Amino acid sequence: MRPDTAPRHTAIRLAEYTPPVWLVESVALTFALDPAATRVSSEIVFALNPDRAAADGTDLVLDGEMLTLVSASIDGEAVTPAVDSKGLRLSGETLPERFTWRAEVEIAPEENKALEGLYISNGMYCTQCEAEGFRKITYFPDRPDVMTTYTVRVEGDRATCPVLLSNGERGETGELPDGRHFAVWHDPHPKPAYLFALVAGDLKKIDDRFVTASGMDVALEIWVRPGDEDKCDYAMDSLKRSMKWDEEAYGREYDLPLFMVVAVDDFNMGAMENKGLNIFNTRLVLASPETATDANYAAIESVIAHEYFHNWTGNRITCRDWFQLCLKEGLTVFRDQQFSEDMRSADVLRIKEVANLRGRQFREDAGPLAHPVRPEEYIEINNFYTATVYEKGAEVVRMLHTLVGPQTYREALDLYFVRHDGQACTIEDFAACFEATSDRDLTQFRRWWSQAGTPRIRVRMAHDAATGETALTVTQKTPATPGQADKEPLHIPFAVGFLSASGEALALDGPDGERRDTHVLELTRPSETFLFTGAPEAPVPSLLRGFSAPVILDYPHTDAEKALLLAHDSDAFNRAEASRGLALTAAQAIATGEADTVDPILPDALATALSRGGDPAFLALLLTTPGQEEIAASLAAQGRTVDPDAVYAAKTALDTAIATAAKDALIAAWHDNATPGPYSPDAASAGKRALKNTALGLLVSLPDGPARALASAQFDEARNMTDSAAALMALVRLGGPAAQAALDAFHARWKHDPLVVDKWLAMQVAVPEVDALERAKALRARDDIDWRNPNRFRSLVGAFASNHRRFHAADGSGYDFFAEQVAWLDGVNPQTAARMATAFDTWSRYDEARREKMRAAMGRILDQPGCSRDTYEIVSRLLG
Ligand code: 0A1
Ligand code: ZN
Repeated sequence: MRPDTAPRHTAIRLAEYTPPVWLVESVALTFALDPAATRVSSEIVFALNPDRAAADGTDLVLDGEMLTLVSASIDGEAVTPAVDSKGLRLSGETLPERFTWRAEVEIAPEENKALEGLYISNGMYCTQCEAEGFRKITYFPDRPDVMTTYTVRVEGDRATCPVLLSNGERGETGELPDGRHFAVWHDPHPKPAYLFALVAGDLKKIDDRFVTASGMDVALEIWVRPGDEDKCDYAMDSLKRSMKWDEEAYGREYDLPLFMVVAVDDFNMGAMENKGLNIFNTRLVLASPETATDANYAAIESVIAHEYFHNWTGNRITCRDWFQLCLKEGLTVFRDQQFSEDMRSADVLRIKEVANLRGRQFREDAGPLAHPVRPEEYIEINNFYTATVYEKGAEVVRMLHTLVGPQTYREALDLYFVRHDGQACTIEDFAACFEATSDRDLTQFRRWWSQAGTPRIRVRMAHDAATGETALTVTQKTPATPGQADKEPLHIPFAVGFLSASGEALALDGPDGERRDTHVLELTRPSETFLFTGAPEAPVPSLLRGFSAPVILDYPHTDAEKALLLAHDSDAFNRAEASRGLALTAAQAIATGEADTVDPILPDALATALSRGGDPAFLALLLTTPGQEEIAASLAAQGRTVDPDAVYAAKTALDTAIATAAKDALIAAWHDNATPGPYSPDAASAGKRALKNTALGLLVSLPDGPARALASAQFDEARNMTDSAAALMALVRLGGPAAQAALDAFHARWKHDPLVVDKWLAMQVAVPEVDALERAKALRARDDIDWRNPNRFRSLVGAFASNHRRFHAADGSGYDFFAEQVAWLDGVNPQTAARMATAFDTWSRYDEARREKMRAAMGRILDQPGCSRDTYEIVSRLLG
């Protein structure tokens, strides 16, 4: 909080949770859809909660925002509640213990550009109720621990809304006067209001079916705008594989005769798990070889799975309150990661997951927005759909899996599903299932949910040649984070193995007396020593195998040891880790001026790895050098002030050195990994394209190298978007008239496909070689693009902010443009604006002049009239 700013919004605290006073037995809703004046009638049966807190009284307090109350009654008697901008209140004095509330409200979906509640996207009505959007639809106890069954009647214009959808099962349909019609839906599964959904519009469907293990025939429907029907095959295939996988891996079957997915253009997030009616951002459903990249296909597979898996972890068992968000999200991310690891290469997936975790979650932990996986307070819950809650939350579940083993993990989850089906739960409930099945005391482990920050694990090795004993001394320390000065030691699964000096795997006898390739040590104390026997000579330790815990490791491997691990470690994760370690050391040396040239050890090791061959997807990852943001973060972690120009120079030097050393092997990789014939999104084909395009990307850094010719040929001949976009990106980086001609040709071909336009926007502003600010401004001035659409805005303004060199231009011009755009968006869509503003979270890494410019830019966002609660919370936390 800035000293001159009194808190403008109040915080909600976990410690202040009390149970709902009124429970809901059933809800019936009728929507008379109209863009400017939709009428919502509700009939809600309330019953006094026997478990309410006495101090809370018995007043009926309902959430409601942006609603016009037309009428209200209790058991047929008209009432006049006290209404304010947050909701309404009726005195409990005259209320019976059970009653029927009826109300009619009016809302204006066409004016709703915040995309919460009921809104219109491209002519289609749709809803987004998580976390607190239902209160913008009608008055209701809008909290996840109030679960009930819903019957919904949707009335709309038959011409503009031939399709009327809601949760659950189809009921009666029929005609109404004035060209209108209706459809009734009933969802028999009690659910919290945040899982309510309604969709209406001119939609086309793709049908399929799935028969569950118990023999229930489930109709599968994907609903899209006319013209997009041919882009749904991969989403449908992913859905069927997800359903099967959840039966096999978790024993979870689907529980309704219908499962629907709808794709909408305007959506703040990726997708939403509404019961039986998942709503997706189009970018996570629609794919064709010509328009979607391999990365898009992989994301569709993973998010389709994620939302489907929520049916059990989130919907049937939901969260007691929003502080427990990680209960559904951490667990469901872990489940979707397991699924993708099973569908593709587990090693490759793990390396990517960790890169994502470090790039987003470690960054969060290292800055002013750090918070525990289960936060203890918030102003706006939408600001806590974070990498910490999701990705670190998933790491916590993964650690439990590692600690108790796969079999006990499954028993714990089975118990969780039996014990808590139909309930709104807490992290304590979840942990208790692991305690019951594993006989472990998880008191210390539970700190992972409550303590913020990334632990530092310092390891030192001592070897005694006389006894053959190898001792690892391990110290753990978590740095202070905002509001949490003192940290306790955590319970950390720490997987280690050893290699001989010549690179053979060594199975040593561990502290438990067992001989293994990999030992999972359990760290619990600030410092402890683990003994291994059986190595006559000092071994090379391979630490934190598979990234067994979300920590930062400090071990003084020499460059030669890293090269040995890169070449020989049986743990694929640590082979990639060794490559990353060498790359960061080299980049840091250049960025700090300690070296003028890149040590050849990494370029040579990569050239060798490439010529030896192996899984192309894995080789592509080995060759993917750290980005500028990662180099900057590594310098900041050493306490150095980050100079963005020096970081750019280091990145360029690193890539140039690798491309020089491995030039022939890279050119060969480009030729050898072509994927002729019809496009297939499978992992093996995608891996080849990844290697081919990573090779091309490295070759771009060779002055007068072959990249221009290769990229031009690839751009002209590409028959899939992966190759086309990679070639165009290479051309843009190389610059000149050919680049502009290619960009123009690409736009001319794809200007009617908004998801491809997004790629075109992003690649022009995200590469350091171009004058990205000038381009961003010119693009932003175009009026053929709707900048209120979150995908469009993110593809331009978000991509610009990810351009480390240009965003951090010394004159502050990048900050000014960005802040101006975020402030503009805040007036339209606070949720997405607040999320974008987090790009400033690294401000304290830079020199005083840049800091001052960033602080001033943030101050302007905060001080603009009407700054939203969402953005206020983020920016005031950023400023500290
Ligand atoms: N529960 C969804 C993510 C989501 C969260 C909030 C939203 O609007 C504020 C929308 C979607 C998931 O985990 O996929
Ligand atoms: Zn989720």
